[in-house]
Amino acid sequence: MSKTAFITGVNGQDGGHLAKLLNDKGYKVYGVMRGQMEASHPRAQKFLEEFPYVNLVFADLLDLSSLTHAMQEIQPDEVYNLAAISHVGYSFRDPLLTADVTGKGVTNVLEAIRLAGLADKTRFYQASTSEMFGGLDYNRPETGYTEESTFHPRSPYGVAKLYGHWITQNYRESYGMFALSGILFNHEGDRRGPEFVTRKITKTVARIKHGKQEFMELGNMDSKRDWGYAGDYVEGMWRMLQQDKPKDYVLATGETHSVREFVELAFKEIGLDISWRGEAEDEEGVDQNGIVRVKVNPQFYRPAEVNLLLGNPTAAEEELGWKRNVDFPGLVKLMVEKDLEVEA
Ligand code: F7E
Repeated sequence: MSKTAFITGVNGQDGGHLAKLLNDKGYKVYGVMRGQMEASHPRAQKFLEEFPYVNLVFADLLDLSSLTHAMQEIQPDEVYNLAAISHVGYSFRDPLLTADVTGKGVTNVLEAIRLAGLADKTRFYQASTSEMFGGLDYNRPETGYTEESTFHPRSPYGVAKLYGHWITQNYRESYGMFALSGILFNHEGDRRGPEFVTRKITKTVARIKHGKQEFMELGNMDSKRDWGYAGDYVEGMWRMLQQDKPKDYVLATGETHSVREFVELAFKEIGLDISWRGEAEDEEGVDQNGIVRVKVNPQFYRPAEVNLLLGNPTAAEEELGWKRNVDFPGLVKLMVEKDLEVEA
């Protein structure tokens, strides 16, 4: 008998990668789409064109009864809670909705599993995040954050995710549920939304190559992230749920790079060498022909910033046998190549 998986946030970046992986492994895949939609809705139609094997469930993370009904009907073996308001900058503008969806929504899914009488059967994965660490000087280990590092979230998103992280642990300890969190560092790719910095850069680089745009505007160029490829990370999520005992794991690359480095590599893909002049808000990136390609716009600064994130994936590598296949230059390359096609 094939296993059944239930994915919230199936139409997000990770949801797509995970649905494909689980389908390839022979799972019956159910995916939640939010709101009062039905299969004929254009967004659902577009999704089903790419993922015809996903059985869409129309429910809402804020609506416990819709989730409970879905659990009762589907009786999933595995639940992956990937749905969230996931943009850190946006969470400052809408902190309460972020708390409801990204935080309280986790309890709704856990409660739905319990109310459906599935606490002993269903395995639960929570999408925790490196944003819970905060990247502050005092809590940043030289060799990267691990599962044991202290948390200090720096955004309404990070705070809400930390609630989700702890409530997952609480349900594991209180009810003996197989519930765990993957603490994932940034993971990107050609399914990433253009509101995130990597995709914004690769999309704009492609538009510049095709003569549709002359320069890009970015926020904090000094910010450093541990950027991996999302396709590699969903394999890690699945592996976590196949263990004998529920335990949280960090997934990361163990390398950190600045936004500036990402910009330089992306422009190299289209034959432009960027050099930098000026500082802070006056910094500019100029190509070898003297044309300004990057400007700083403080509009993209955040009220509090996570300056440096570096993860240590040793436990996942040793205990789950997980390893990433795509390195940093490979990630930039695959994203620029895809956007060159999309923008052509
Ligand atoms: O920002 C800086 C920005 O929005 C990365 C989410 O998936 O990963 C993601 O969160 C850095 C930040 O991702 C722009 O200030 C500069 O320092 O791509 P991002 P994020 O905030 O790291 C974690 C692991 C998650 O869990 C989140 O859900 O880049 N930055 N200039 C900019 N960022 C954006 N978005 N746009 C800019 O123009």
